[in-house]
Amino acid sequence: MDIKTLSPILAAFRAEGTPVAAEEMKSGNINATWRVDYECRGARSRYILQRVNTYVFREPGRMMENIRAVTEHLCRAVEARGEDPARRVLRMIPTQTGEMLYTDEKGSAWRMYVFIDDAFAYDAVDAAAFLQVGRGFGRFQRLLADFPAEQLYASIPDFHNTPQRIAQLEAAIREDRVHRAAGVREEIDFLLSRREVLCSVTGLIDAGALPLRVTHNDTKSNNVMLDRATGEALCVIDLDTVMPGSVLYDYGDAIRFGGNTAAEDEPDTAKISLDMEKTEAFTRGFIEETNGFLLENELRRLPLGIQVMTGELALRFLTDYLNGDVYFKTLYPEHNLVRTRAQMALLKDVERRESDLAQMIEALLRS
Ligand code: GN1
Ligand code: MG
Repeated sequence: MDIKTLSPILAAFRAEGTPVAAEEMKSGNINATWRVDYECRGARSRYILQRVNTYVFREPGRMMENIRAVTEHLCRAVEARGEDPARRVLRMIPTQTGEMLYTDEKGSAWRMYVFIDDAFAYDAVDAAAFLQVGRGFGRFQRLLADFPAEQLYASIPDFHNTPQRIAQLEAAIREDRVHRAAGVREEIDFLLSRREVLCSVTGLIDAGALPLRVTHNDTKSNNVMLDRATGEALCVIDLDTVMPGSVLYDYGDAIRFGGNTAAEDEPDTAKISLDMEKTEAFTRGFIEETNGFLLENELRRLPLGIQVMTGELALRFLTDYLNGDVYFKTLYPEHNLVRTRAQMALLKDVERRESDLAQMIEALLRS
């Protein structure tokens, strides 16, 4: 969609000035996103416009309430530290009628954020930047440690409920809607053979051995904006899945994405492994920020989070492949299968690294 097609939607929001350019940003797998440039009294200002995927987020209004509550809390916490929240907390632009969402005549839900200037985010991250990303997500946890997690609405119920994700895969195999199951026996067998470990985090939560906190639940490195001038983490974005969860989810998902030597959908699995230098860097930053309040139980189990989040996403990609690619955006027919295989390759390497990861955590806790 170009600026002309978007203009009736843009007009629904209280951004000042005239929209002059729009560019689609293709990195997300769920929502559709544009960066929109406005001109106002000779100056340029930028915004993010998003069409929320309501197949994935069934009640976008309630999701936006979560985001409002969390960002208000973050603003207060940042101010209490004597810092300016302007570039450190995600900021929404309300609609002309003061709502957080605009629903167009087709029923699509739209929202607008302030674009953070002079900042950038990485898809592929080096160790130095990944340290900053670790600090960013660690700080996010810390600033929300006193937020009442039970007040949050589950924008995607059972999002990281891995036993349920396994059940969804099993249902997809049984239904075999697009006749793909016979071609992926090996992938199915591999993932189901990891059932026990993949269900261990929910088991520990149910047993009371891991607490529920406010977690981000989608901690890809490109969800932390870094300051272009200093390289430091400024702001955590994409708050759609902020929900109660375990810190193992946030840590594990971050390493799963940013600690991979290749892209999440790399077709050549020989290129995929866990980069220990990057993993150490992220972990150092994350622990620096969270060491004071995370429990021993959580800190020592962080590596388990990598296995569970990597395996869980493999389950989700494979399930979507079997269901005919209805959830994740795909760029080609086998995309979800390629993604599944890439996550499986990473999981195998994470398994091989188990004792190295445990030693790394011990060393960081002692330092
Ligand atoms: C989706 O669209 P994006 O990049 O924010 C997905 C995550 C996956 C990720 C894999 C709501 O996130 O859970 O880990 O793709 N988000 C949702 O790239 O399902
Ligand atoms: Mg996301």
